[in-house]
Formats: sequence, C-alpha cells, structure tokens
Amino acid sequence: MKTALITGATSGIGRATARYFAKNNIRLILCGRRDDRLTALQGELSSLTAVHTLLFDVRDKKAVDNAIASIPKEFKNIDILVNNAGNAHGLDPIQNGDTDDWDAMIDINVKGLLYVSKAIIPNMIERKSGHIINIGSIAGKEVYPNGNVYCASKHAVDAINQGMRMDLNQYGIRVGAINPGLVATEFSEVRFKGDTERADTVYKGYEPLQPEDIADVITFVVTRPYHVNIADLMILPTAQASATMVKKDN
Ligand code: NDP
Ligand code: 8X3
Repeated sequence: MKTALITGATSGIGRATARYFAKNNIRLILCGRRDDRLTALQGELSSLTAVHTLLFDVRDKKAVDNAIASIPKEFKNIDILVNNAGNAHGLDPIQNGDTDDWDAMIDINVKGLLYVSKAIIPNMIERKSGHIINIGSIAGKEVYPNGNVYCASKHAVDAINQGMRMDLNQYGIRVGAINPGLVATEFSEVRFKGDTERADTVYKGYEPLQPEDIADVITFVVTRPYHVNIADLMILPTAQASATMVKKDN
C-alpha cells in the first residue's frame, strides 16, 4: 500500500485528490492550515484508508521541517508527494502590484514547494523510490496580462519540476508536473480576496474543469507502472484554448 502526502488538501484540487487516492487504497497524509477542514476530511476518508493530518503553513520552513519530522512511523515512507498548495493573490498590472501579494505568491508557490520537497526527498533517496507531482499551471507555460508574478511563480514551478527530474533521476524517483487551466475551486476567491461575485465570473459562460477532473488525472499518473513517468501534462477545459482565449456563451 502506497503512502501519499498532499499539500493543500483542505480545498479544491488537493481535497479532490485525497478523495480519489483514498478510493484507490492509498494511505494519506493531508496538509493545510485549516484544521477544521483537515479533521472533516480525515473523518470522511478514514473508513477507506489510513489518514494522518499535518497542520502547517508551507511558508514557515521550521514548521514544515517539524511537521515532516513528526510523521508517525507507519506513515514515514512517503511514496507520493503532491506539491499542490498554492494560490494567486491579486490580478494587477505590475505597476500597481501589491508587494505583499508578490511575497505571498513567491513564498507559497515557489519557496513553500521547495521547503516541503527538501524535507521529504531524503527519505525517497534513501529508499531509491518515490514519485513527486508538482502542480503547475497553464500560467507556468504562458504569461497573461496582469498575471505577472503569479505566472512567474508557476514558471518557476515548471523549472523546478524539470530540475528535480534531472537531479533525482539517479535515484529512480519519478517527477512530473500537472498544469491545469481554469478549474472551479476557491482559487479565484483567494485571488480576489473574498470578492465571491468577481470570483464567480471567472467560471461563468462556459464549463470549467472541476477539481475532480484534475484528481482523476493525478490518480492515473500515480497508478502507472514504475517504468512510466508522465513528466508534464496540460489539462484545459474544452472551452479554453490558451490562458487568454476562452469560448464563452454570449
Ligand atoms: P484552492 O484555493 O481551492 O486550494 C488551495 C490549497 O492550498 C488549500 O488547500 C490551501 O489550504 C492550500 N494553501 C494555500 N496557502 C497555503 C499555505 N501558505 N500553507 C499551506 N497550505 C496552503 O485552489 P486550487 O485547488 O485551485 O489550487 C491548488 C493548486 O492548483 C495551486 O497550486 C494552484 O496554483 C493550482 N492551479 C489552480 C488552477 C485553478 O484554476 N483553480 C489552475 C492551475 C493551477 P489552507 O488554506 O487550509 O492552508
Ligand atoms: C490558475 C489558472 O489561468 O487563472 O493557475 O492562471 S489561471
């Protein structure tokens, strides 16, 4: 039975992935900052698989290290790491950007992903086995107006994904990225700082992806035979052709 650690398991893509993994008999370490949601998800999935929860902010290097060090023995050997925690803060032209928003995106999406990976990789190296899934974005392949720093953070994830794959190749560790387009989650609510009306308009007039669509693909990726590494995938709603081109109903 494999063990997976999922960051950002309290919402959206991470939570859906936890549910899919549980149905596929994968033991779970669920991470996030919202304790009530972690506890609720643990309650929901415990009848299907063993579930451990870790409460920490990926920006806090010490908290990350302490959380990973605290993992009980039976969950210690992590086979699958899903680096999913992340978000956008603001959608402003560079000249109007809020530096706190910039810090948040770089600290969470880039540095947080690195801190968590750094804490988990040594055990994978020791066992010469492991699978790391980095959640990038179409924003890591294209830049769109006002997306500046969020796009930069996801381009960094793209680079880190490639670099990790090269550096960990000698240990037989699989590394791959999943790059979604528009997925209806709390992503836009966070980006627009709780303005749900504005957030809702992002997913109106076409059929966006649902978090389950991405979870389904991640589950496919981690259930391939060992010699198959799905290195880089982009998944878009049919209505979306590029970061800026979405066919909407009039
Ligand atoms: P959600 O806002 O629904 O989920 C984000 C998750 O990240 C939450 O579980 C949140 O948990 C966690 N998180 C955020 N900040 C921190 C932090 N500082 N420390 C620990 N955990 C944190 O968004 P999505 O599910 O859409 O996003 C998941 C990933 O998918 C992100 O990396 C995002 O960039 C990417 N993505 C999303 C797309 C979309 O259209 N939705 C498209 C392409 C990529 P908590 O608040 O409890 O800490
Ligand atoms: C999330 C998708 O297009 O809002 O990464 O950047 S987008």
